[in-house]
Amino acid sequence: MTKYQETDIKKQILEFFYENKSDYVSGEEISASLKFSRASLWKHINKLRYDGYIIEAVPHLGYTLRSAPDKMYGYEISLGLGTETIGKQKIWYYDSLRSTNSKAYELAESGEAEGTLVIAETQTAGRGRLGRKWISPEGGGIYFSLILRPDMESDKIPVITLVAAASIQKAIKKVCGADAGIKWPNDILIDGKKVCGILCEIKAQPDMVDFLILGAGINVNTPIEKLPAEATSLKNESSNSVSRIKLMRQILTEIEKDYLKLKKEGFEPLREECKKLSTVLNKRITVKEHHHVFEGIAKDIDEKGALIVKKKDGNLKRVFSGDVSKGWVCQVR
Ligand code: BT5
Repeated sequence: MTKYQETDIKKQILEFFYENKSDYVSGEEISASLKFSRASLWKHINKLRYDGYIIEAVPHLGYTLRSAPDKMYGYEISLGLGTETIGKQKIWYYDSLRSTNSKAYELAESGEAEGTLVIAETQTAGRGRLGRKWISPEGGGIYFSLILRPDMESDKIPVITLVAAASIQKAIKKVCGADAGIKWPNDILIDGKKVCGILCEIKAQPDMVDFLILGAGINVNTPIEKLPAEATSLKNESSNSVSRIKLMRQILTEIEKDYLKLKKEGFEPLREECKKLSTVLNKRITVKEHHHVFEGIAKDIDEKGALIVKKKDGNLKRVFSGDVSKGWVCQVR
């Protein structure tokens, strides 16, 4: 039996527990429905127990699920996930990886399909942009990378980061009620503190994209003492633990909706939303673009996703990539 057949069986067994209204599910019923022997069911129940599920067997009554572990198992995520493609291909789950983006890149090179998801409970070499580190403590964070194969010209790709930020912002709002904003181009902030960072990496020919890896790190229930000073977590902002599984499902749902819209209608219908969620528009900002630092007022996000900055001398400048910080004081990282 392959690993994927095995996880599919785990998913089907869990479905019985989650859909069942009474406390107990009869072993006979599950075995009959899934067409395997009682002995084989016992083996699979034990595999779920090994994954951390507390399942009790009571004579004459059947099995009862007492608790589920706080893990980002692919079969849990895909239960009840209503998307068509995103998260509906294989979900590669790891306790620990150097970087989910690196793993997803390897998988994409070996031909894995659009919508394939890589998740890790912790990363030992999580990456930000320009060689910076993404601190990825175990227990409470979400670290994921999604393989996309957009049939788009390379110059249209940068907007995907912005659109993904809007998708994740909406998922956060729906699942835990927090009002987050987007700091162009790839940060999600709550009250000025970073709760999520996005890293898109592509493999491209001069005018064609082979694939894109959309990676994001989200501080969900992560203890803030494990995070950099300028960071926060969703739990810290809302005083409640947030279900990482529910949030992940919502993120996949929002990404699929926005990604399909982007492919069908282009960036324009999503641009307004990105502008509305922006924390920098009409603010005084400092931009570090490669080795050049300048100040100005963020005026707009244009049709290519570039930030339009009115410089102190009155000239407008389009910024395609760079670091932006609020206020005149330069905070070069
Ligand atoms: C980012 O870069 O914000 C993109 C981060 C993407 C991380 C995900 S996790 C899954 C996938 N696999 C990877 O290897 N990466 C992606 P950037 O804009 O360069 O910001 C990096 C800066 O954010 C660091 O220099 C720190 O200042 C700050 N930082 C690091 N870890 C953080 C955290 N956990 N929470 C908030 N801020 C953090």
